[in-house]
Amino acid sequence: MTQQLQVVVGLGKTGLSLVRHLARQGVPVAAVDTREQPPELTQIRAEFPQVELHCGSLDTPLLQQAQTLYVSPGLALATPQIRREIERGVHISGDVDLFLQHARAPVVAITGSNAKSTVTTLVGLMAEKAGLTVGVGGNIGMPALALLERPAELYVLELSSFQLETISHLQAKAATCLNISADHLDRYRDLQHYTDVKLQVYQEAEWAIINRDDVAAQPQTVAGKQLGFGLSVPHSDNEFGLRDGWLARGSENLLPVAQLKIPGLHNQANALAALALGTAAGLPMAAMLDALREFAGLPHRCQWIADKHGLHWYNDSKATNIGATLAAIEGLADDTHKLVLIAGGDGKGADFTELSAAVRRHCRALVLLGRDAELIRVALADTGVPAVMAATLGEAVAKAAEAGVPGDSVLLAPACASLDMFRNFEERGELFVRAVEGLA
Ligand code: UMA
Ligand code: ADP
Repeated sequence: MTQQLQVVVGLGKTGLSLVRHLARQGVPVAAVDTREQPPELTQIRAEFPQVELHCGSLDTPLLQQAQTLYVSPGLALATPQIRREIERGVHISGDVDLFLQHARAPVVAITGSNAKSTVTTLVGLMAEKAGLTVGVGGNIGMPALALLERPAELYVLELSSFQLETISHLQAKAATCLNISADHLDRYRDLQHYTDVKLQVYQEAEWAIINRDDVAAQPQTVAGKQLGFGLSVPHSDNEFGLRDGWLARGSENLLPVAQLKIPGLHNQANALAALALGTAAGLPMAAMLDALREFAGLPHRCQWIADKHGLHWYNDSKATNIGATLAAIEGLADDTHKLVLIAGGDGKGADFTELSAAVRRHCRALVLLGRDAELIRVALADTGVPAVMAATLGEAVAKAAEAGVPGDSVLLAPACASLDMFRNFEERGELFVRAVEGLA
């Protein structure tokens, strides 16, 4: 039976969900991880003592015995031991691929460089408001296979590019690539390669939901039905957009943007994307609008924290790439008030001059911290916007309070990963909130 062995690669959240699913089906399963102590090792040992495990490297005969390798998203398919098996002809799959083989309800599939979690949560909330039993998961945190443990009438999946790489037949009811900006270039040859993988979300979709403001995020061809979203006036019933301060579909105004709790123009785009996805999934408009009125946003995404020192304070710690920071600056800025931007951290090799135009136009001052603070200062020196350095987030908050003029907003949107100074973006955001609360 060794040729029937299914091998799970990676013992994180995804690996655990895969072992559970396969072992419960009675399939012979083994699991491997490059790490000596992968996060779910103890759990898997306790639940499935019969499952053979190999940790510390991928150099194990188990790989050659595999009929299918189920590869976790954190591991690149280009990893030499996996590539070797691919060349040998082994079948490659992933958790979402397996989920799709068993899911008995329509799937809304959401990818993009930014806004995935926000839009995924919103569509899930819309479905709940419509009275549906909905499973929300994927890259947002709950592995797709875990959703099969409860009945569902609709699934809403956030998909990363890594997850898309191992999906063979997505066939979503409604699919979208929300936007494209550079990210994860350590895993892809270039931006085009990353984009091509993202656009696989549209494969065999019944409805393609297309961002008309972002050419890079648009598929070359669309076989199924389509709906568009964007910030311009919508010209047909197939388009969602903005008209005179309203979210609108075609000629019909749906909701004044003033009734949205989520701030910024980028969140208006997110609301429109969610409306288009929900419409394609058959959700009633009244329920979707209820959800939009209620949704206050996820923590650490352009989240309003307080008004202090005459300044409005926003936590956008999740802005870990330039695209997200640009959206936050452009989304929050208006022509009468300026922003003090707190940025910096691990820039992952990004080109910070891409922030220049937005910083020049909307920022009063920059407060920079973390490993790439100096890199950002140099990249943005031409803007003429003064930059001050801070050693800690507390110091950054104090310096931002000094730099701002009443009516301004202070925005933590680092354009960088947090790992040089913090455990994760959540910790960075929480410390920021505490420092703001601590201001006199
Ligand atoms: N790893 C090893 N050796 C291995 C396997 C993994 O070193 O043998 C490392 C990976 O390089 C990575 C880490 O372990 O740094 C986690 O990888 P994983 O595949 O085990 O991750 P999971 O715990 O299964 O979590 C994954 C997603 N993580 C990644 O894609 C890195 C989670 O998204 C997702 O919520 C979860 O599945 C459930 O679907 C997180 C994420 O950071 C939030 N995603 C990236 C992003 O949003 O930018 C793509
Ligand atoms: P993801 O799951 O794709 O990382 P999130 O909803 O968690 O998406 O948001 C990530 C970051 O992107 C946050 O900083 C958020 O403010 C920013 N963001 C939200 N909407 C958009 C958008 N439409 N375009 C660009 N950035 C956005």
